Amino acid sequence: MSDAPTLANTITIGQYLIDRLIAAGADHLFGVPGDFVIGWMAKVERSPLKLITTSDEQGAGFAADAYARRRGFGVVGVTYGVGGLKVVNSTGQAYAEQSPVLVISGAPGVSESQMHAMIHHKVRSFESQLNVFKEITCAQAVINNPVTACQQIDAVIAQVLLHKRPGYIELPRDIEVLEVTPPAANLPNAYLPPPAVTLPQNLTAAIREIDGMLSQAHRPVIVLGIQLVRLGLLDSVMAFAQRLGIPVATTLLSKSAIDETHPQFMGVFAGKMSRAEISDYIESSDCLLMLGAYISDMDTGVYSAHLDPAKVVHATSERLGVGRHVYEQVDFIDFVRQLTDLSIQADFETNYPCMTQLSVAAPGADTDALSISTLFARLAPKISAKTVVIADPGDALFGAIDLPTKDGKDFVSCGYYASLGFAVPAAIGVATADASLRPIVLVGDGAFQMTGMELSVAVRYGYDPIVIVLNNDGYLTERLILEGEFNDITPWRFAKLPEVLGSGHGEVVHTNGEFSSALESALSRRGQFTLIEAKLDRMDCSDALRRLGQAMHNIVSS
Ligand SMILES: Cc1ncc(C[n+]2csc(CCOP(=O)(O)OP(=O)(O)O)c2C)c(N)n1
Ligand SMILES: [Mg+2]
Repeated sequence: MSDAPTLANTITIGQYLIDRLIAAGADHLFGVPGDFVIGWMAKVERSPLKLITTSDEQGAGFAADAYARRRGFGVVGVTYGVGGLKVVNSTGQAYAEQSPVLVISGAPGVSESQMHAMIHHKVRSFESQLNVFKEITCAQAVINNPVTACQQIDAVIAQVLLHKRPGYIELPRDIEVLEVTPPAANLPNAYLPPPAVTLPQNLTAAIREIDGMLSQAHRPVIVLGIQLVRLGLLDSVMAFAQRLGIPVATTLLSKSAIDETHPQFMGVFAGKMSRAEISDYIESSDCLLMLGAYISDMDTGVYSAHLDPAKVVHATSERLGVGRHVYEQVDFIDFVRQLTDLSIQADFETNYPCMTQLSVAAPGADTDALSISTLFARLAPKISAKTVVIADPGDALFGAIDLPTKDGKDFVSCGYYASLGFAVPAAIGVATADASLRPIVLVGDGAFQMTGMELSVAVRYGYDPIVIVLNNDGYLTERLILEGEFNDITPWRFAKLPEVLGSGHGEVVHTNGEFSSALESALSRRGQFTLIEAKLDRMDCSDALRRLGQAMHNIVSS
C-alpha cells in the first residue's frame, strides 16, 4: 500500500481525496488509526493536511465539529466499525446543529469482503455502518468503483458545504490505492441538486404579510438563529435590525452570533430560563421574527415561553411560518434577502432591556466560598477577543447564558443537541482551527469524566486551554430534575491530572479570591494546559439552571 510510481497524470484515489479536502478548506484531519484506514492515514501524514490523533474517536468527532464551526469545514478519519460507530454521536450532533463535518471511514477491501463473510469490526452486514450514517448525514458514498470515485468524493463534499451538515465517505482499503485520472477541472456545483426554486407569489405574499405585521408593531424583536450564522446571513439581518431599530436576541445555540455589547442586543432567549426582563419583553412582542432558529425545548426553557403564534414569524431553511400561515416553497436565503430590503415607517419602542444594562452578578468577597454566580462574575471581565469560551452542557452552559461575549463567535456550545463531553475535545478543535485563540473550557465534573482525557492531545500538540472543572460532586442538572444515586459519580482529584499527563498545571480553588488568582495566572501561563478545579457546593446552581430544573421537574413528575 505504498505510493507506487504512477502513470502520467494519475494519482491514487486516496491522494485525490486528500487534495479535495484541502481544496474544501481543511488544513487538519482529526482521527484515530486502524488497519482499514492506516494506509490512507500514512498518505495524509505525507501530505500538507496535518493529522491530529485524539485519545478516542468521539473526541476526534467533537474536535472536527468545533473546527468546522470556526473554519466552515472539518474532517474526521476513523477505521471501520469500532471507529466509525464511535463517531455516530458526534456526527449526530453535527447534523442536529448544522456543522459541516465530513466523516471518512476506512473499510475492508472490496475484494476481501467478496471472499470472506466475517471480517473483524463488521457488525451485521458490510452495509451496517453505511446504513447508520444514512440517517445522520446529508450525503454518503462508498467508494467502490474507480471510474466514479472522483465524482462521488466531489459530490459528498459539495453537499456538506452546501447544507452545512455532515457527510460520509467509506473508503475500502483496496480501492483507496488505485490510480485514477482526476477530472480536468473540479466543478463542485455540477454535483449539487438543482437549487431550491422559490415560488415568487408565495414569497411576495409572505413579505406583504410581515410588512403589515411590522408596520403595526410597537415591540418587534428579532431572534438571530444559528442558520443565519451558518449561512452567512447575519450581516444583512443586523443591518436591517439597525436600520429599523429592532432589538435582537440569540438562542442558546447561537449565543455570541454578534458582539453582545451591541446596544440592540437583549440577551439569550430561552423562555423562562432567561432573565425575566428578557423573557417578559419577548413574550409581549407584537412581532417576533425568529430567523433561522430551531425552536427547541432548550430554546424555550422547556416550552415555558408563552408566545402568541399569531405574532410570530418563524423562518428556517425548512419552513416559513408567518402568524398562522405557512408559505410553501420559499427558499430561506431568498426570504432573508427580501425581508431585509423592507422599508417600514417604524414607530418602535426604544426602551427595551439590553445586555449591557442588565444588572451584573456580584463578584463576592475574596475570602468567601466560590459559587457558580461569583465564578461567572469573575470570569466575565477576563473574556477578550483572544479567548473562546467553550461550555459543556450542564450548569457550565446554563450559567453562561448571561456571560457577555464581546466578539462574534467567541462562544461555542452544543446548546441544542447537548451532548456531555463536547467541550474539552472542542477546545482541541478550536485551538487547531486558530492558533491565536485561547480556549477557556467550562465543564462539569461529570462531563469531564467522559472526555477529559482528550487533554492529553493538548499536551501532545502544545495547546494551552484553560479548563475550569465545575466540581459540584455529580450530575447536578439531573439532581434538580430527579434525585437518586444515579446522579453520584466517583470523586476525582482533577487537579492531579497534570501528573498523569506529564504536563500542565493543576489547581484546586475554594474561594472567590483563589479562583481569580488561578484564572489570572492561567491567562499569563502559555504553552501548557491549566486545569482549575472549582469546588462548588453540591446544590449550588445558576439562576437559569434552577429555573430549568423546576420546569423539567414539573414535566417528569406530572
Ligand atoms: C452524553 C450525555 N449523557 C447524558 C446526558 C444527560 N445529562 C445532562 S446534564 C447531566 C449531568 C451533567 O453533570 P456535570 O457534567 O457534572 O454538570 P452539572 O449538571 O453538575 O453542572 C447529564 C447526565 C447528556 N446530556 N449527554
Ligand atoms: Mg457536576
